[in-house]
Amino acid sequence: MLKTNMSVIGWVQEVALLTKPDRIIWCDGSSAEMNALLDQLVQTGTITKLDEKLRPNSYLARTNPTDVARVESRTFICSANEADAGPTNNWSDPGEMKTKLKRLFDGSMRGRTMYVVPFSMGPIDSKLARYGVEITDSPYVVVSMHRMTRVSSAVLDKITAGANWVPALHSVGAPLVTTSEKQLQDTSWPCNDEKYIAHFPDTSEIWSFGSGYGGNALLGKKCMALRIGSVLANKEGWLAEHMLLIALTSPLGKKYHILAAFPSACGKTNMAMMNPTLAGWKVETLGDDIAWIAPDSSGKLRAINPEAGFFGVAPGTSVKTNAHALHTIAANTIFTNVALTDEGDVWWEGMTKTKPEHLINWLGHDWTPDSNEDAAHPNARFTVDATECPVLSNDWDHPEGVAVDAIIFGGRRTTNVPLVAESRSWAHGVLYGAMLSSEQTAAAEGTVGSLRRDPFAMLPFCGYNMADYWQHWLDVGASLKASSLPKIFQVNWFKKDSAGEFLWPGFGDNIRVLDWVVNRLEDKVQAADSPIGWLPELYDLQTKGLEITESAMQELVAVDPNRWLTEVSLTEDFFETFGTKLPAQLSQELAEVKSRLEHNRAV
Ligand code: GTP
Ligand code: SPV
Ligand code: MN
Repeated sequence: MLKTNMSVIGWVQEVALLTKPDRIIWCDGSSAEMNALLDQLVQTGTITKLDEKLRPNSYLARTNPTDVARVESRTFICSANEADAGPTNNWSDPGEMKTKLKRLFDGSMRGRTMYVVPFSMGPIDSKLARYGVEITDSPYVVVSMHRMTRVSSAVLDKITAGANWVPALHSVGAPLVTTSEKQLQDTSWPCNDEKYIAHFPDTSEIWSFGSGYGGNALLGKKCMALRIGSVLANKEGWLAEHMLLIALTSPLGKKYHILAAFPSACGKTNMAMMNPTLAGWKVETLGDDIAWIAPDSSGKLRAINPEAGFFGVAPGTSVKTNAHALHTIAANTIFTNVALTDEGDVWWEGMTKTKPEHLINWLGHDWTPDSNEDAAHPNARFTVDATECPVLSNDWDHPEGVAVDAIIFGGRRTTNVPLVAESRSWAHGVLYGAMLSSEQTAAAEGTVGSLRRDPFAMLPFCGYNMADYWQHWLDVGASLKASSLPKIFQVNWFKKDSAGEFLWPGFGDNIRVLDWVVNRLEDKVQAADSPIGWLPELYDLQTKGLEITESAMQELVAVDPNRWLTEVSLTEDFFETFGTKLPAQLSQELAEVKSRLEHNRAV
């Protein structure tokens, strides 16, 4: 990593020579800067101002229809050693990738302004914080970085004082003037058909080309906080995870901090802002997407949310499912790819029971309920400061983070995976993470609904060999006292009945599962032994007030040994792809599950 402010200046000059922008602006994170950029984006047609009364200080952006989600097939881990990227990542030789990218970046900012955005992931004075500087030619990216990270000139002071930093280079790849000096017409959402999201873990660098959307372009998020972050975490003894973070207070006033890893669009934002349906419980938000976790001096794991805002999925968000999210985005929000109402407000599928009679949809087309196009894109999102959240925890930006009591893994699984189970040990919990699989959502390209393995919900985000990452998790557990380790659980809100209906009501009713989790933390209830871990006794799950049948509840906690043996066998095949890197302890954990299942089937 580079050191001192001079190194930032040198890098900016080097990038400017290559990308040839018309001008360079150093961003300071001020609200004056934010407001000027928003005005400019309105003038260029990238964003539209929403009605000031209905949605104060809020905007709608419509992207190019080809630039709507993360592009995993164009995401590369460019480690010197191919084995360090591992079988779950696209690998490219760092030298070859840079040669290729230099050709693409050459002149890519012609006619545009280059913004230099110093940002901190984590509270700027926290020991857990890490600094970055993003160079981008997209003002939409700059305003989004303002919301999602701590953009501040103070970061440059930290760098000058010797702090390490991550150079993160981004261009939408749409120069305004060709090399032959022929004027090209600008569009409201410039981007390039050719996209590269490249990471250089050996030098902690990020180069992103061609996309202006989300995790492809807001480089503090997935690129730095997860892919580069996970590599740093492995080296430095901490964990960089795709997890929400909440404070949960029980009716008796005891407070717990819970981390949960669910794949993209599988419920993190919803759980992070849960409105519990059981009386006396309180959920407070600390983070909805990323957590950095490190042991403190007493050997307890503590977590921070390195982000400063939420980039949340809009479709499905309603007063019924996530009232706190709706409150969060009542003002001061940038919406992307949602529909525009005739009154100048926003709408998306699932927001209200009755659909508006007329909208302009995310493609800019007239839309009515009979239309065969979506109103909002399924991966439409809102970008908003964390401080807008009505249930934000006071500790959300505590520089030391919060002590972690439980870790939960969950995916979108129509069958097999029970509502909740508790692991037997840290290592068995690591197996829960490693076995995580989920039906694909619209958050990335690919076929929605097809089952894919998504270990630790980190498949698209782990910047090094996934098997080494599992070993790192095992090592972190082994290095700490077992009694101080969080307990590890798995959940599944998405099991369906034979008619294809969700068996579990989900959302605020997920508190009923957290109630059981807390009872287990407090040793208040016994659990049933099963081959895949500890399961709740049905009488220990509070279902009062739910319209749910006894047989549905039984189905929710059922573990079918035959189906699970198939699950194990698929996992064995998956684990084999890691060859000798697969941690022996993990195969051992899997073998134990298998033998318990075989025994269970026999009796
Ligand atoms: P990323 O931001 O992509 O990492 O996603 P996320 O994990 O934060 O997902 P989010 O909370 O935005 O949930 C996405 C989708 O899952 C929405 O359509 C929700 O309505 C749905 N969802 C969330 N929680 C539940 C639940 O408990 N039950 C059911 N059935 N659906 C849920
Ligand atoms: C995800 O896909 O997991 C997200 C959205 O949180 S993005 O930032 O676009 O990756
Ligand atoms: Mn995410």
